[in-house]
Amino acid sequence: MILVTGAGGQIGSDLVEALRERCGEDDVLATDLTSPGGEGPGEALDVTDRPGLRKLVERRGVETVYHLAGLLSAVGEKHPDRCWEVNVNGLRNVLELAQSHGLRVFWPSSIAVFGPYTPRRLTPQVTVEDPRTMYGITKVTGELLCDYYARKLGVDVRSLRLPGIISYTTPPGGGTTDYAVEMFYAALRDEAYTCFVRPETRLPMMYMPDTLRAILLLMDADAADLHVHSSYNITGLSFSAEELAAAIRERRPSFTVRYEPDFRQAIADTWPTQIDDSHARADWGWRPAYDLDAIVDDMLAKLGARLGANAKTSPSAPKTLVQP
Ligand code: AKB
Repeated sequence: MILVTGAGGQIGSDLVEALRERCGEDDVLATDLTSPGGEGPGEALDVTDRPGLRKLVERRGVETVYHLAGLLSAVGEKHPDRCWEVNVNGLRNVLELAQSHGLRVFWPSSIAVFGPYTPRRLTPQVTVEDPRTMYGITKVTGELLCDYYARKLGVDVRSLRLPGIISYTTPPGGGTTDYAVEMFYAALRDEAYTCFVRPETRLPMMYMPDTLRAILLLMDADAADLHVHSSYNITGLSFSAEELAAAIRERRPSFTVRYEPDFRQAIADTWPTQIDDSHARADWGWRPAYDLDAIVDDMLAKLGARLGANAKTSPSAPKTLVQP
């Protein structure tokens, strides 16, 4: 049985579907603080409750955990205690069980491990990690835990430093990169968007299909090929807030954005603009497939269909899906 924690979240909801397509509906257990609805097995689970987690793992015969439960950067600044409790102690609980019960684990780290003294362009795999957010601190701590449990205790735990994720199934909740998703909702609802970072703010991003493919590629990789046990740098592409707005405006000409930076600007300013993911490419063959035009075309079509909006856009020609 595969256990997904945080299954109701942005990545969890899509990952559960992808795993069920691969392994069968009954073999993927979706959990969150309240049981995620929908098809397939689901249960309520609080990852900070170690005995509860152990009982569930034993009762369900769990072998692999995709541990996605966690608080994101902006909400973590508002609830630092909870952020530490869920992000660090929740992960430690999973790793302890992984050691005692021989589980395989995937856990997402983030570009938030980096900070103002990290090189911002082509950020290397091994570099300064000086986060200025509680979320970033929990991710650095989590990476150190993963490395320790892997090297010292032999746990098969694998991780990616994810950038901002763009997707249409479930919106992200409480991240600094959320504007990149919110813009699409506003454009499709014919609403003006107020963006909480400055137009020139450039951050690494990735489309959900690339994210799912990266997670599954990493989990499928031969352990002997993996040389990074903390967390792999990974990226799809980088663009500024205004470049995204312009790409949407090309297809939805009435779309307007006003820029009113708030506290999340200071967080974005400490993060890299572009990531060097050469270790992921060399070790397990990572290549992103989606560039900005491909993401915008697909998001407007798919999110438009979900929202029931008039998603008729004029896609830029030619379609620019980059081949992996
Ligand atoms: C956030 O903005 O908090 C996340 C992240 C980059 O980790 N999307």
